[in-house]
Amino acid sequence: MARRFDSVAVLTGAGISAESNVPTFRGKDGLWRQYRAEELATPGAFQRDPILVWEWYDWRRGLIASCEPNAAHRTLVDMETRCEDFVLITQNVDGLHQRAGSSRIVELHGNIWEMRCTAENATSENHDVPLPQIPPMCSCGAPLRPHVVWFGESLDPDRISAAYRAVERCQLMLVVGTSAVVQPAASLPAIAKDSGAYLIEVNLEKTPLSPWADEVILGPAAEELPRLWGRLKESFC
Ligand code: BV8
Repeated sequence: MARRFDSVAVLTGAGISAESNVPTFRGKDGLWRQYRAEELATPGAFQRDPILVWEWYDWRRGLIASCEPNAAHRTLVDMETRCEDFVLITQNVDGLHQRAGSSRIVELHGNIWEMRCTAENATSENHDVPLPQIPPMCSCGAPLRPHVVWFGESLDPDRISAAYRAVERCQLMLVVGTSAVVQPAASLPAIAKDSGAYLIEVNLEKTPLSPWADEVILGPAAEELPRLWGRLKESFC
């Protein structure tokens, strides 16, 4: 492929963190106690049982705190340094892209290390593992919630429009480690494709996106992304 890529967009999902031992959502390890993520990551679940929802987040925060970014995360940092128009759009809330050194990131679904006051909406960063108090409380007396986007909640308009702008102008889009079922993130690759981008998917298995991809690379991201980068490097801006 002799194309040149001056503008690159990447969409990542839980699969890019799998080799860092962060559990994915829909894989075999997608369960916590007997609950699925879709049952807990909702405003209704938090309304009904804020302690249960916070116990789930406390467990995930504890897991993620002991995880390190892997070679796939680090490859995206290399790519970003080699291309001035590079946007990393992630559905992940684990913060591993930042820890790897990525900076041009759009966190579509928020970040597990950020909290928001349910009364004042003020956001804060908190890395306590484990949480000293569940639910954590704001100084105003109201409970804090994870500053993430739950199912049925709208995404931050600035973030989703930044993602749309990136995929509309990119010449290359990589989609790494996502089951491509959660909207509106799952529609981003189709927009890139419609705008003429070359679309490469990296996943352990095929997804609903695979038929639209110009290349489907089946294998673990921590192995396949560095290999892909070795092949793409000279085509980059
Ligand atoms: C919205 C943050 C407008 C929380 C997440 C009915 C009612 C209400 C809404 C809906 C509805 N029907 C549909 C919707 C829309 C809904 C949706 O898409 N539902 C799906 C389930 C059908 N979307 C929303 O609600 C969004 N908001 O639409 O607002 C609106 C408003 C009101 C009413 C209607 C619409 C908000 C979606 C955001 C939800 N929040 N996370 C938290 O994390 O705690 S989503 C959650 O799923 C994570 O962010 C995760 O990233 C994301 C997507 O999952 P994946 O990342 O793809 O992970 P998954 O486990 O699924 O797949 C892993 C993949 O990796 C697999 O393909 C696997 O093969 C691969 N893999 C594994 N290991 C490796 C690997 N690949 C490579 N290497 C490996 N080693």
